[in-house]
Amino acid sequence: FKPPEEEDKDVVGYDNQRTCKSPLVSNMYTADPAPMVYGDTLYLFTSHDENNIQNNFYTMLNWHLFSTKDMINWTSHGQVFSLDDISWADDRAWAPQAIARNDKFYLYVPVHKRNGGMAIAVGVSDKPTGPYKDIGHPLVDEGDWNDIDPTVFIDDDGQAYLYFGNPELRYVLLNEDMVSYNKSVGVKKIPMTADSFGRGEGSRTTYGEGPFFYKRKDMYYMAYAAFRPNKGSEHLAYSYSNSPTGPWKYGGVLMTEDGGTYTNHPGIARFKGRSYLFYHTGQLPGGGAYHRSVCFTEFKYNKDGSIDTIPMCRN
Ligand code: FUB
Repeated sequence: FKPPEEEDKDVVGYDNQRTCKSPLVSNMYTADPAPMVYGDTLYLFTSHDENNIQNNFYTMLNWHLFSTKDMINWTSHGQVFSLDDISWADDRAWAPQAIARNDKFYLYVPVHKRNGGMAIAVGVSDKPTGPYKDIGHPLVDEGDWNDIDPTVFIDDDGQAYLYFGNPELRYVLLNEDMVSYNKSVGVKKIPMTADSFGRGEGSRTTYGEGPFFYKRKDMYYMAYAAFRPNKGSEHLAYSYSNSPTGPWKYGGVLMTEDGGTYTNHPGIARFKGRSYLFYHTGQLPGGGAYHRSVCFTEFKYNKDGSIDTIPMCRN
């Protein structure tokens, strides 16, 4: 296990080209951006909103990959995993996330099972660019709506965590093989309070879905899509902790708007001295709830590790 290198010093100065892009992909609809930095490359996994919407709902069949070495020039690697590769799944190729371990790559995805309900699948590959091979059965299958939106992280001691869930936030401790989890610990539920995830009477925001779990210095961060009372659409918020399993403390709003898509979905990466927030909007022509587009924008941490609200990219 090799922990990723953390570059502590921010690159100084403004670079318009590297600072933000909206939308990043203009020839197809992409959503749920999940960055993975490996070596000198940032890989961005996305879900894919089909052009032809069926049943006025998310119509999503596969996952795509894009990569860059400089945040300016991007390569499309096309479709790297699909419902066709998962014999037991038939629909809802939703928000992905990938990680490297021992020279293998693991792509975690929520899917709808042929026999009903959602579950989390995992594909394995020798290369970040795939092809990814399904392990043949669900990794997490609790039999309810919470089995969506996986976020994966390996801590410095080698323990891997898979958080997921809507409307609850749950986690499992992944075994070293990354394709099974510690069944004696089981599936743990994170308590939602006004203080931790804004849940509770009179709170400004509530955890909704789309968690993105990572560590910076000694602080663990959970970015996520959140709901505000009296407002239907999602905004982005974050909570933080000094332990990977909490207790969590509410940090604040990361992005106030939903970009005309109802959902939003955070992905955070540190790359070549800059910190980036990836998210999605309905920016492309024909854009909307089921026709989304991934975007990114640079942000900086405050000295105490907190993050101010990040404006949406207008480039
Ligand atoms: O893309 C389908 C679903 O919409 C994702 O799983 C959620 O995070 C939301 O973005």
